[in-house]
Amino acid sequence: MQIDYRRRWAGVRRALRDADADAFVAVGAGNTRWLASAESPPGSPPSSTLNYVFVPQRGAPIGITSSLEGHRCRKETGVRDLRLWSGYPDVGAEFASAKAALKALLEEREVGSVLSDAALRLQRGVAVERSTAVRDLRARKAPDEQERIRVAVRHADAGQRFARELCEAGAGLTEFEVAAEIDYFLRRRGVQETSFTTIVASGPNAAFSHHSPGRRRLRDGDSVICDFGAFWKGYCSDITRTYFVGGSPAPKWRKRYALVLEANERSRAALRHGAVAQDVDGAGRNFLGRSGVGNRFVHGTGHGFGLEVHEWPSLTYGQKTVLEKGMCVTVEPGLYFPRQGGIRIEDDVLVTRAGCETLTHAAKALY
Ligand SMILES: [Mn+2]
Repeated sequence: MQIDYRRRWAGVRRALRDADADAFVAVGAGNTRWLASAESPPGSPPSSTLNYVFVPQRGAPIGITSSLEGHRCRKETGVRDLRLWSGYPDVGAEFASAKAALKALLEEREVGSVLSDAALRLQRGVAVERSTAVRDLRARKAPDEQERIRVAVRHADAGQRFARELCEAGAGLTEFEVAAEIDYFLRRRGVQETSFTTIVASGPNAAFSHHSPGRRRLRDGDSVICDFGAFWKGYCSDITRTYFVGGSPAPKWRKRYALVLEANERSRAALRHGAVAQDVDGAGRNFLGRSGVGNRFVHGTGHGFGLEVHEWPSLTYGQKTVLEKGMCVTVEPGLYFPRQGGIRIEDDVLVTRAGCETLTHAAKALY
């Protein structure tokens, strides 16, 4: 399925009409990609090939990028009109900076008011209002996006099956080695890149939710948190599983694992169109609280994902956002025990009218 940019631009124009503004100027990398270059690999350099995407009330959107990126942009963007700039006079670009190109464009189009996702300072006579319109539009994934997310999830699922075998039989391997094997496995399947630096946290290191893999060697009985994802045609996945070296955890770890799994299930059961984010968080959190381990669940339940690994909305304590069908979010409760280890079980989920569809299929049943 082709990316339907026209549908996206139409959404932005509705927001412009509602606010009675002349144009939207997108600056954030996820937003410029959503408007113009969704399938570009998101990695560096730079995180977006476009400095600005200008969407006028009437007429076609325009992209502004460095002359270095012109080639990539022509190949990868859904925007026809590109304005190039270069800081090197000898290159002979029309503009000396991205900002200069933007200001010239606003003048050319006689723009008096813009909505933007950033605190832009523009020339006199151009009013700028901050807007979350693109962020909000991005949160609900259209079919062209869901299709790409499903493939990204499938790759990460396969990566988790691989990681499980590796960790269970992996006594003696370092976290670095496990992470490198996972990355290599994913890259060989043709994914553009991993969604973020792969997390492999073993033994006491698993007590920290975002440990960076190091030289520690896996030992029998360790819990090992493996948290990673894959980009596919611009869209990402984000999955966590927890394995036990040797494959048969001690009874206390089985018990803890069962609690996290149930918290995960309870939060997913609370997800549906119209649910409030804090209630989805609470469904798992309150269960862990009643089980006497609420103080070990030290982060939010989940977050949106799509073009970026962390997007709107967030499923955390006190968050009042109303969830809508089409949103893709993670559900990832965890328990962390200082000096001992930790457990996190993260699924990728699509919100539907009646409930939700769990996209991740990598095994997570009890040992
Ligand atoms: Mn996550």
